[in-house]
Parts: sequence; structure tokens; C-alpha cells
Amino acid sequence: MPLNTSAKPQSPDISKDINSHLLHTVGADPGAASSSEMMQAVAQVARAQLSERWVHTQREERKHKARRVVYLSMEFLMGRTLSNALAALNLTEGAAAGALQHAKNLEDLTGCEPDAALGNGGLGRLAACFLDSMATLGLPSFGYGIRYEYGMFAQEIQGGNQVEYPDSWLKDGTPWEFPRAELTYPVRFGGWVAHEDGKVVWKHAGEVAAKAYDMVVPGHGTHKVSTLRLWKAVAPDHIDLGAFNTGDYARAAAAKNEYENISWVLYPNDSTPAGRELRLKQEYFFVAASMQDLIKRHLDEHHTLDNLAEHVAIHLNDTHPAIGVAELMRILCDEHDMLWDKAWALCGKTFSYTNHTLMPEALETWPVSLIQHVLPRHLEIIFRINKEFLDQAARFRPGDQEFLKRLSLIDETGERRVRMAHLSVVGSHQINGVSALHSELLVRTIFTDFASLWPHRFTNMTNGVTPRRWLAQANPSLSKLLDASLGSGWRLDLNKLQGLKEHQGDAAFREQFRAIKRYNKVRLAHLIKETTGVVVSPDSLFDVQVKRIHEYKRQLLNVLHVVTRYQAILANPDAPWVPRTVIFAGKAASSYVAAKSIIRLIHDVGLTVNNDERIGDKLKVVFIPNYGVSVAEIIMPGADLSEQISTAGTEASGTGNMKLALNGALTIGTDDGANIEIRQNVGDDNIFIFGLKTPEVRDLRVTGYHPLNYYEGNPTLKAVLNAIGEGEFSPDEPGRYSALINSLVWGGDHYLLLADYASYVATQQQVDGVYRQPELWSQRAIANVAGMGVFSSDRTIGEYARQIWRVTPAPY
Ligand code: 26V
Repeated sequence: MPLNTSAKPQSPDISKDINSHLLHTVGADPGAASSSEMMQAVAQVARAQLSERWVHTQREERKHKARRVVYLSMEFLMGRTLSNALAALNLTEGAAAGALQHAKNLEDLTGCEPDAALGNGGLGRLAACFLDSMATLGLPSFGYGIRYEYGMFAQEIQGGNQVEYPDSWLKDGTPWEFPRAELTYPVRFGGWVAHEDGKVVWKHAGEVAAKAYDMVVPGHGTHKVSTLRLWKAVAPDHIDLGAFNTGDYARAAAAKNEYENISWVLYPNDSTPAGRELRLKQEYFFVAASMQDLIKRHLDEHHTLDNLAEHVAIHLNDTHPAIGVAELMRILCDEHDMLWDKAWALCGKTFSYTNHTLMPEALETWPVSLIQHVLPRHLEIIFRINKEFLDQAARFRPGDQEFLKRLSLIDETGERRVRMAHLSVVGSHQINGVSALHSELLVRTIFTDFASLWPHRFTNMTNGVTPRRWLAQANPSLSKLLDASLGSGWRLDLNKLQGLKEHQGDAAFREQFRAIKRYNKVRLAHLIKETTGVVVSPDSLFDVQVKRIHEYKRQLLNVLHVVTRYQAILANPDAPWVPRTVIFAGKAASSYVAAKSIIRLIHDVGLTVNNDERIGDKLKVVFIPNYGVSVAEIIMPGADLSEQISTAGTEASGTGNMKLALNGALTIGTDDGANIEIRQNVGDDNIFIFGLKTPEVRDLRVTGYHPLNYYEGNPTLKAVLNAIGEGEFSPDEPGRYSALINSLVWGGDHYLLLADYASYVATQQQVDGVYRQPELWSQRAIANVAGMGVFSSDRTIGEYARQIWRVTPAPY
């Protein structure tokens, strides 16, 4: 009898291993272990198996001299590891049974693990989803980043205000890292450059050591794993020794800190790129260590750098690692005596680059003087790259000085600055945006001149999310229903969700689907009660906007709708209102005044609305604090409506939009980023699109946008803006929001909230209309899940692998 290979093997009994680790590794009495101790013991069981898989994968990759992809990213927003590792190792049931023997649920254990929040938001979480997919697709791959001692700050709300606290995720240690004592590389800074008879020598002024810590990223449905190698900055040994010998311990400690602060903290700034020397040092630090590591591996296997591009694809996740282009040139030319032209050709074949934003103020530039100070040799290299590039460009369009100025790697207006995006483009063979619209806008706006030179370099790779975390792990109830109706294959082939279309018309199926949504809403309502004290009804429509707080994402437009609704309910209390709970979550960059004011406003509006007895359950407004991966895993499955309301042309892609739709939320959104592709995949009838489209936004700005006309022309809007601006929600300080409201009415309303307001509110009424018909709503919600197959990060990574990296799964 052939074995049924598609059936999942039984999860093994691991209770003995758990007890053994409790006793021998954790140092706890198995008869009286706490949830946290149990979590550590179960993690140790998983860790041992991950280690075996890692050793095996590395051995095979070495044996086959596999072509690898190296993903350089300043951010990896991994979240928790335990549940994902157990699922990948098929240990979930075994661990649950083991926990039960100690009178605990598996969730009690997994909930004890702190998030690894080594990222700000979308860009960092994308990198984490990509690692999951690279491992799952069996691609030989390394992610390289920084082992920040402190990750994304923890957010608390005090009196409606955001307060930031350090995120000391490592304070109790982590079971998931493998310190690699033998993998330590020197990283040099500062000094000057000597040109000694044709030879270039960088006489550096300081040096720090980069020490490797590996995290094993398990693939699903395979024993292959990927590696996330994070670098920690440590003072070189001789520093300690020198000071110790003089007996000056305090000086030794201070000197040590000066080195080690490089990997101390993640820069949380997404309102302006952090133009600080320490940030530049972070960027170079992890790039330099990663390049040494990958070159060492390459030389071990191939003994020459001539064929580097044949065996390694290096990907730049945004411009943060762009200095790697200059670093590779330095290594090849200065340390391995390769001729410039040959090295440059090799470089261009090796690098590729993803752009994640069009916002001009978000594009990274560094003062020439700072690079001169921190990385003098790299500055010389950048100048030479620029000169040769501009010579080439001048031949392409002779006499056009403006063209050359626009292309230059150096911005000469004001203080001279190096444009990191330009360095990334000239150094890469492929450059991609992260949604169809964004990629098109890249070649029409910030990279037009480059695209005229090299049209074939520019391409699109629409983002995706991993279905293992964002469906299987976050939404076990829906996963069970999917398994029962489609089989379990959707985890590895998300297109299988299309099979749901057949069930959409089945009333019993819709009933089950609704029951699951309700269950997840109860879970979310508990979280809301726990974190905000507000009791919300799971029978109300859960309207969710969760993402970084930013003016372009327009949380304020959402608030305008909330206040509109509040006033309308008061004016017409007996109308058949669809009860709504409007849920916000997200962090504001600590120095971003407007974003922090929006958080305060959400709280003030919530206080008024939630305590107004005339409103009851018809409207509630809550802000869930400390948004992050683990909080998102509870929010996404509990949402009915997904707010994706950025000004058209501003959100590069969005990935929260994908997570919400995948969990059965309907989107209300603008024609922006990946919303457009979501619409194409779920169908026009199953999404609520409103507002100006990108060309209309541009035209309106060109012809002259006058927000005052919208204010004066729309009495409802005027009443809402007046209520907020005049202090109805802040009676103790009536002027609290006058600046915010003035920035709309008088300050140009840069993100066109007033222009989109009427269309947004009208569309919200359509949402109510559909929600009043539960059968219709669930049909549409199911259509959303069914259409999300293409937004698996497996699809995205498959495209990168084939079209950009040319890596294939190793044949073992
Ligand atoms: C945005 C902005 C906006 C203007 C002010 C300064 C500033 C600084 C940083 C950023 C974010 C830049 C990079 C980023 O996180 N992009 C996000 O990448 C996600 C993954 O591709 C994508 O889904 C989001 O749409 C995009 O904002």
C-alpha cells in the first residue's frame, strides 16, 4: 500500500524533552514550572531541531556550491518565534500536549515571548516575511542585519499622549540566537587615505569588531532553513586590555561603550531619515561585516573573486545598505588588486535594489563632509563612480547640463550631499518598486532620467505576506475551516484559496465563516478591554486602521469621518445606524509633532464619544497601544473593514491591506499602492474604492488646490472641522487642535483630506448598506479571502528569485 504522502505526519510526543530541558537547561522544577519557564523549555526543544536543520542546510549548500541570495536590511521585524517554529517543525500538537501536562495552554506559553521588533513597520516586516518564504521555497539565502540591543520603542498612552519606552527585548536572553564566537570581523572608520605609488591604503582611525549572532529561519513543508545573521558591535580586545593595564576601569568601560553603541538601538525615525553620524556608522558597520562574511564564504568555496557575481546575488532593502556598493569596490580594488573596470562590471552584476518610498523627504542623503569624516576612502570611490557615470551619461545626451545635475550622485544645491538612491541605482542591475503603481511612478518621477538611460533595469515586484504567520498562525479558526473545505495545501500554495469561490454561495459555509469572524472579534474585544478599558460589542462593525501614524496615511481623515458620524447620530438618533467600533493602532515617530497630535485627538474623540450615553453602542473609538507584530496577529483576524486611505500616489504598497483582506476584511481604500491590485484580484464589487486617483491628485495640485473652498462648500465638513478646531473634544484646552485643523483649512492640506472627504463619507455609507446585509457581507468577505492567493510572499520571492536574483532551490 503506498503511503498517503499528503497527510501530515503525527506531531511527536515531546513531553520528556520538555521536562528534561526544564530541569537541565532552564533550571526549573518540572513540577512547578511557570509559563515563562515552560516557554523556554519548549523553545529549547525546537531550537535543537532548528540547529540540526541549519547544519544540514549549510552542509548541502557548501557541497553544491549553491548560488545564494544575500538580503541586506537594516530592519527585520520578526515578532515572536515559538509558534512559527513549532508549526514548521510539526511540533505544535506535541507542545500543546506537553503544556497541558503542566496545566497550561500553549497560548499561555507563546504569549510569554517578547517580540523581536527589529524594525519600524512595513519595510522591516516585509524582510521577515521574505525570509520565511526564502526558507520555504528552499532558496539558499542569508539575511544580514543588526542585532539591536533595543528594538522599536514600546508605546504607552498616558493622558491620551504617546510615551516611548525602551524595548529591552534581550533582557532575559533569547533562546533563538546562536552566537558565533568564531565569526568576528573588524570594521574600520575614519582616518585618511594614502596613495602610495599606485597603491591605495586607508589609514583608518578607529576599529570596532562585528560579532555574528544567527537566528535560524525554518521553512515550512521542507527541512531547509534560511539564516538571519545579525551583527553586534563589540570593542576590539586591545581596548579593554590597554585601559585595564593602567587600572582605569571607568575609562575602559566608557571607551567600550563608545564602540558598542553602534548596535545599541534601532532608529525609530520614519518622519525624516536620521541624518546622524551614528546611523551612518550603523549602516556601514553591518554592510562591512556582511561583505567580509560573504566574501570569506565565497573564497572558501571558489578561491577567486572573479566569479563572485555567478554565485552571489546581493539585495539592497532600500538605500540603507547602499554604501555596500562602494565597499565592494574597495574590497575588490584595494584589497584584491582588481582593476576598476572589471570590479565595476562585477559589482553591477551582483547588486539589486528595492525602493520603498517616493516621498522626496524620505530619500536618504548624506553630507559629503560626514562621509569624508567617517568613510574617507568610500567617498573617493563614490566620486570616481560618479565621474565615470556622468561621462557616460554625457555621451548619451551631449550638452545637457541639467540632465547631468539631476543624475549626479552628488546633490550640489546647498551643502553637498551624496544621494544614496542614485548610488543604489547606478550600482544595481535591477531596481524595483513594491506595487505596480509604485513601480510605474518610480520611472515617471524620481528615476525618470535613470530610466531613460537604462529602461530595462526598472521592474516591479508587488509585495506579499507569509500565509504561515498571517493566516495559519494568526487565525487558527479560519485555517481549520479552510483545511476542511480546501485541504491544507493553501499554506504552501496560496492560490488554492480560489477554491473558496465554490463555497461562497453555500449558506451553511457562510454561517461558519461568520461564526469564525465573530469568535475572532470576541478575542479582539478582549484585547481592547484589557489594553484600553473600553468595552466594545463584537456585534458592531469592526473598522480597523492599523499602521504607523503618518499624515500621508490620513488617520485624520478617518477621525473626520468618526466625528461626522458622531454628529449625525446625535442629530438623528433613531435612524437605523449600523453600530461601529473604530479601531486605531500605530506608533508615531517620537519627534513627529503632527502624528502625536493625531494620536491625542483619537483619544480625545474616543473619550467624548465612548462616554456619551446618547450614543451607546452605535459608535465606539479605541486606540490599541503598542502596535507590533503580535498585536497585529490578534487585530487582523478580528477586522470587518480595512482602512487603506492614503492620498493616491503616496503609499508605495502597503502590506497590512493584504493581511486584513486575507483574514476576510473588506477594504475601504483609495486607488493607491497595492490596493489597486487587491481590487483587481478580489473584484470591483468586493472592495470600496473612493477618492481622487493619482493623476487627479497631480492635476489638482498643479491647477491649484484650495482647501478653503471645500470647507466653505460643505456644511457637514465645516461643522466637523469647527468642532475639533474649537475644542469640542478638548474642553480643558480648546486650542489643542487648532494647529492641526489650520494645517488643513489654511495650511494647504498637503495630503488633500478635504478634497477626498465627501467621497470618503459617502463610501462609508455604502459600507453600512452592505453590512446591514450579513449574507452579502460574508459573501464579499469570502471573495476577499479567495482572491488573496497572489499576495503570498512566496509568489513575490519566486519572482525575485527568477527575475532578479537567478537563484533556484538547491537540489537536495
Ligand atoms: C516614509 C516617509 C514618509 C515621508 C516622511 C519621511 C518618511 C520616511 C520613511 C518612510 C518609510 C520609508 C520606507 C518604508 O518603510 N516604506 C514602506 O515599505 C513597505 C514595504 O515595501 C510598503 O508596503 C509601504 O507602503 C512603504 O511605506
